[in-house]
Amino acid sequence: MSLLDDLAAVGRAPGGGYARHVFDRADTELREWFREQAGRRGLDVETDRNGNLWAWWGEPGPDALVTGSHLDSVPGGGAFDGPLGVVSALEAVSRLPARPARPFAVVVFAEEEGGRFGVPCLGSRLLTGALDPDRARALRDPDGVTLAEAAARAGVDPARLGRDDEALGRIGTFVELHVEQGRALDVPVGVGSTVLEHGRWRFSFTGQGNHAGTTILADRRDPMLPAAEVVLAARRLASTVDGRATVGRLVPRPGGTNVIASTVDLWLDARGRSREVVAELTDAARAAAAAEGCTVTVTEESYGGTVTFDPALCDRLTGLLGAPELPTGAGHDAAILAAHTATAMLYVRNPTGISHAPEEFAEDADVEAGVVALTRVLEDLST
Ligand code: HGY
Ligand code: MN
Ligand code: MN
Ligand code: MN
Repeated sequence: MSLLDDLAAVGRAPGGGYARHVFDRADTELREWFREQAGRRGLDVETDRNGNLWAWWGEPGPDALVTGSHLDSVPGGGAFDGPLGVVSALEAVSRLPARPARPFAVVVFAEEEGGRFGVPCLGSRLLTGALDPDRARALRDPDGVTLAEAAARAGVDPARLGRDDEALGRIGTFVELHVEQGRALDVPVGVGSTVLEHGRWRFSFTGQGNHAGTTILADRRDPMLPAAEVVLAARRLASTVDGRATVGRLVPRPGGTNVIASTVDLWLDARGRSREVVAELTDAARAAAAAEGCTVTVTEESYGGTVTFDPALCDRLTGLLGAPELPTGAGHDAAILAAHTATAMLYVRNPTGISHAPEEFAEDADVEAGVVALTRVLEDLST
């Protein structure tokens, strides 16, 4: 799809994949690209108080039909996760025979991946009031920059971050198209049924920094050991509940090769009975920390329960498209909005079954099938 090709060079990460995070340089380029593409289609773009972009086709109004997704990525992410939903929405606007009879917008949610400030679906959580604005303003990126500072630099007033009843109240129906992120889809297009519950927890271990050569083992209080125990225990505990647990980010400080770390922070992504897993994991972390003369604190940084999309809307879409329903373990802005409005998702087949990595992929023919399906759905919902 040529629109996706437009974005191929934006935010390329050194090791392949993408690094596109809210209010960073790539994000600025992506926002400019979206404004330009929306303008070509006669859409008027506004940025809401939380940094989400809304491209209105005609006047904003109540009971709006809204479609879209996100443009940010995970670190080293693929080309399709997020952008496929945005470019498919823009393409569908070009193909619809007429402007929908009801208010209509294409939306781009900010920081869906939480790749910079650590809370996923940041823009949609702020929009819906699911994230406290004071906590949001104080979130820091790995360089210590707060969301408030980054937002202000991007022209988004941090004082206004928070639930946006006006924007939220306008949405009557939200449909998000997204690349499938597993191996569950063996036809070009599927309809989302559920999103697995999941959360993120920060485990912070504190020991005693020391010299790697002069400190005998008996004198050590090395936080890396209980951290390592948590990584292994997470996999073990998740397997007992058929869940998923991932430690993709672990930061020893100060981080010298010849230095016993003084602290180690790790972030757990757990899905599927995650709070049960975390409760047991916290016990294991405390025991492992005590055994090494360390301490540990565990903080829940985000959580969302299992979401079932609007059954009537799903039935309407599966009937219209003759497409299968499928559950997913991936989180989406649609799952945040589902608590507030009729929401559905369309998935486009990903033959690699890999996502959040450069190998994420969708064949041109399936991308086209996704656009055709989204256009049909939007036309069907346009009155
Ligand atoms: O993490 C997720 O599940 C989503 O891709 N943001
Ligand atoms: Mn993702
Ligand atoms: Mn996504
Ligand atoms: Mn030295």
